[in-house]
Amino acid sequence: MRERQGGTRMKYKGIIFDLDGVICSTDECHYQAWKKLADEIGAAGFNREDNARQRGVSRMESLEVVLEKAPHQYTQEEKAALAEHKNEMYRQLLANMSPADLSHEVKDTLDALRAKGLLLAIGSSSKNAPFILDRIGLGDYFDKISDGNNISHSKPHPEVFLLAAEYLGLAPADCLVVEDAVSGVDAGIVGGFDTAAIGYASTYHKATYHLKTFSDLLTIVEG
Ligand code: B16
Ligand code: MG
Repeated sequence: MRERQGGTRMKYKGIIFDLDGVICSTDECHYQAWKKLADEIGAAGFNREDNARQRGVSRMESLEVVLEKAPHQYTQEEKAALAEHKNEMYRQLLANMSPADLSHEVKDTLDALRAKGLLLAIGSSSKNAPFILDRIGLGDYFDKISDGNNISHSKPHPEVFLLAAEYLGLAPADCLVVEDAVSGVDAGIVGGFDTAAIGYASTYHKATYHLKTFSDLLTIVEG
């Protein structure tokens, strides 16, 4: 614990936020783009349950989830082309996003956490993270960004969070990871972080905290 502004004791020194499904609802855009690809290639059974397994994992691993239901086998080159095609459809959806897609609750909570003296980072598996942050008006907001562009292993490997903590100059034990994916909560645990689960993962029993709403973080961080 450390003393912070106004004498309030803070449980953490930094918070590492997942992006898709935590800061904004791009998880739904992922689903829509994968669903379109699935329909195009005849993977008709692809559904939201399958999509849940795509949360937090890399684009190529996500593609494999769709291909489980595809009637054909694909070569590595064809898989790369399918992933690229999905990404183009996904980015078309992202291009329609604006700062209006950042909720007041999320923005006000981030501002309040920062005002408490906490360092704020992104820990996302997405290679589109910088583009998304720009679209929603948070391009320069976070102290550090660790994303799909600087990692070799996606969640549940802890690399993305360990790098985020390192970039912040903090130990994992001093950071809280906020996640909407089971794979992300598992990554946080393996990395030695406390975890706050929200949205899809909010009932996942392994998480340290279960958020009903994003602003619950304000009470969690106070010791
Ligand atoms: P991209 P997060 C993850 O983002 C998504 O949850 C996951 O569904 C996606 O496959 C992954 O990013 C890669 O995304 O295709 O944009 O590089 O939840 O870790 O912020
Ligand atoms: Mg997520």
